[in-house]
Amino acid sequence: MQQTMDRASASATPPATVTASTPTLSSGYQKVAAAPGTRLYFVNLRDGQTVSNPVKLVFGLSGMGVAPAGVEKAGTGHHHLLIDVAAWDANAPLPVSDQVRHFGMGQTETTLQLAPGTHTLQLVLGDQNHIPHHPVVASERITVTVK
Ligand SMILES: [Cu+2]
Repeated sequence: MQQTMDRASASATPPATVTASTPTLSSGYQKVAAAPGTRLYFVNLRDGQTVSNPVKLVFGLSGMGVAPAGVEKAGTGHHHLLIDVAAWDANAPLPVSDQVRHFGMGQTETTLQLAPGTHTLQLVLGDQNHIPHHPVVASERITVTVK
């Protein structure tokens, strides 16, 4: 899909389309609350960066903690990496796919092989059931160019 960008800065990646987060799911599930001011970010990558394989990603989280999937502990979650994902649902468990990687052991970094070309990357924190927090804790969506 081709998208035309009419922004002043050509390197700024458009944000993903995300459904508006609700504190409770239609099933009645109460989402885990995000701590105010929580920040999720790529420690070692920035938007527009050129990288080469293997691509190391370090996940930065401030304001909350990391816990493995399945562990219910207030103020925590585990990392999810969205690769080339332009839209996602904040009110459902994050799916498991090649494009949505779960770090359910509580990992805070990973190393990837990415096909040459441009890719978008975004981090999303999920609770013990892989459901985004309320409000959503997500990083900026960035674009990297793989040589
Ligand atoms: Cu998960």
